[in-house]
Amino acid sequence: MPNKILLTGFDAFGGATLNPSWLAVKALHGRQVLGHTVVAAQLPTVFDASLLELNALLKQHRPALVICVGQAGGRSALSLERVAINVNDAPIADNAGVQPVDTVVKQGAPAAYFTSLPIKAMLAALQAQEIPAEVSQTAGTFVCNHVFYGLMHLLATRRDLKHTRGGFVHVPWLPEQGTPSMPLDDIVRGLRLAVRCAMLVQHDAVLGAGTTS
Ligand code: PCA
Repeated sequence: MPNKILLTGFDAFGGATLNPSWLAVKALHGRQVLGHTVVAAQLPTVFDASLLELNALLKQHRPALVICVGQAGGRSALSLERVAINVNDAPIADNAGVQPVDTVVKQGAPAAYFTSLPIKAMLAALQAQEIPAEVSQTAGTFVCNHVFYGLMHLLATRRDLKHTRGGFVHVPWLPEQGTPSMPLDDIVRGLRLAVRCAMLVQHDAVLGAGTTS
């Protein structure tokens, strides 16, 4: 039985000196959540290399749950991403100086994948603890979406990861980076709650269930 939870964060990019996604997942490294050990790892903010690293981490740890985390400047809440798209369209160069425009993440693969995290249950769990949170309909078209799409493609196609669930969460800037922001302690607390909820709830209710027509 896989007994690990993999959390990834990114290194600083775009001229910044820190990335709250890495600081937050690092703070959770080694913690126990419902009998599972959290492993935190840093991905480079680089197209392709980030996915090679993620692939190696998945092979090494075979986690039950994977949540990749990235920074989204300008957002004020923890953003539970719903959908990853098969597009790279970088508004700036990555940390290797590469800026793909209108290329695919995976040739011949589906246009999009939905998260396999229970994002509505996670949203309710976060809001119950007064952590600002939202469901987001776009993870952008830069390295975060690239990693999210690559993750969901691996989970959908690799037999050894058939039982692994995963998705992506964007976090706001820290107060020292600008406005809007969220204190690191709140981001860490929110991610821990989100992980716990994702371990407890396998799937959100099916769309439309419970309605009468
Ligand atoms: N945020 C970027 C890439 C790395 C990160 O932390 C993004 O949203 O694509």
